[in-house]
Amino acid sequence: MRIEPAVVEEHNVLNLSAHKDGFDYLSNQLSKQNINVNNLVKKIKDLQIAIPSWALGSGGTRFGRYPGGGEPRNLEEKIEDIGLLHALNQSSGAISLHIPWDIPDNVNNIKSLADELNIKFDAVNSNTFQDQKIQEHSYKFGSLCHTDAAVRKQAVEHNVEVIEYGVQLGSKATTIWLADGSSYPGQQNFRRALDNTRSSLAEIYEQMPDDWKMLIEYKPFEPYFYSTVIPDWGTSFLLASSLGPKAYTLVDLGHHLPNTNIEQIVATLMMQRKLGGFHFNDSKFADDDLTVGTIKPFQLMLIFNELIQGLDEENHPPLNWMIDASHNLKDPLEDLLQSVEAIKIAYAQALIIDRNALYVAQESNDVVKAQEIVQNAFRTDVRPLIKEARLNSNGALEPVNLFRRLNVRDQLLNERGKEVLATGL
Ligand SMILES: [Mn+2]
Repeated sequence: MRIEPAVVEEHNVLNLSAHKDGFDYLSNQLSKQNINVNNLVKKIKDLQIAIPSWALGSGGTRFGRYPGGGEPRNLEEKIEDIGLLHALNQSSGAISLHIPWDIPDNVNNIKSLADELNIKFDAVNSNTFQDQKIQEHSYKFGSLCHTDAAVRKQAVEHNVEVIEYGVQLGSKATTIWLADGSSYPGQQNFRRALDNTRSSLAEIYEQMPDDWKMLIEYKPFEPYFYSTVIPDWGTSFLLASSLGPKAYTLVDLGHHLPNTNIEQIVATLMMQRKLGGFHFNDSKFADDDLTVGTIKPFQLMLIFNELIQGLDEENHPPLNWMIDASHNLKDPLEDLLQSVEAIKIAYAQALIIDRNALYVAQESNDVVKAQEIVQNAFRTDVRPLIKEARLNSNGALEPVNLFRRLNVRDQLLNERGKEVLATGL
C-alpha cells in the first residue's frame, strides 16, 4: 500500500484553516520573544528519526503477544510500512535493520525500493542475544565476552557480517547491544568478561570502514539479573575510548535504572565528543519500551536541551536517532507516529529555551529564573510548529487521523492476512 501525495494534500486543505489559527497565534508569541520562527520550523522539519525494522509488528511481553495482524512479512514490506509513516509525517526517512532478521535477498531491489520511498539505511544491528538455527556455538553464556574463544570468534564474525550487509545498503553505523552478563553472584568474572568484550570489539572495529561509526549500547540488567558486561554509560565510554575515534556510546532511554539523570549523562558524553546515537522510548519502571514522551516528557525536553547545546553550540558530530520501542497494545504504526511527534515536540520546546538568559541565570545562581526559563519552554504548546514543519515538507497535518481515515490497517490486513508475524519477533 502507498499513500499518494494528492491524498495528503487533500487532507491538508481540509485542516488548513484550523492549523493556521494556532500557528499564527504561536508565531506571534514567539516573535515577541525574538525567536526566528522560520529557522525554528526548518530545524524541526530537518530532524529525521529512524524506525527500527522490529517496531513494525506488535511487540509482546515475556508472558504473551497479541498481534493485530497485517504485519510486514519480509524486509520489502517493512520498508513499505516505513514508507507509509514517512508519507504521513515526512520525518521517518530511515530504517534500522536487524541482522539476521532482515538479511536482504536482493540488495539492489531493496535499495531501489527504499530510494523510491525516500528511505535511507540507518545503523545496522547485530544479534547475539539469541541462537540462530544454523550457528555452531550457543550464546547462552555470552557472546563477545564468552569464556570460550570459539564462541567469541563466531560472535565477532557475525558482527563483521552485519557491517558487510550495511556497507552494501549504504548504512554508515553499526549498533552493538550485548545481552552478555550473569544472573548469579560468582557466575562470571567481571574483569575477564569485560576484557574479552574489549578484545572482541577491537577485532570488529578493525574490520569497520573508515567512515563508519560503532555505537556501543549499555543496559544495567535484563536479560540477566545480576550483572551485565556493559551496564552503564561509563563502561560503554571506557570501551569506546579505548577502541578509537570511530567508536561512540549509544544512549537508550529505557536502559537506565529509575530516576537516573539521563540529561546529565548526555551532557558528559557530549563534552567528551563520544555520544554516537540515541534510542527513544519511555519507561516507568525499567526497559518498558513505552511510547516516547508518555511518562516523562519533561525529561525528554531536558535531554534535548543538552543535545542542542552539544550539536549547535559545541559542534559535536551528528547523532543517529532511532526509536527503539515495542508496542503490545497499540497499532504499531500509529504508535510510531505518536513517538515521532513526541520527539519533535520535545525538540521544539528545547529549541525555544532562551539560552542566553539561561546562561546568565545559571552564572548568577538565580535558581528561580533558571527554572522559569526551562519550564516556560516546556509549558508552551509547540504543536503548531510541528504541524507547520510537516506542512512545509508535504506531510499530513494530522498523521494519525489520516492513517485512520484511509483505513491503512484494514488494507494491510487484506493484503497480508491476520495470522502473519513480523519476521524476527
Ligand atoms: Mn536500544
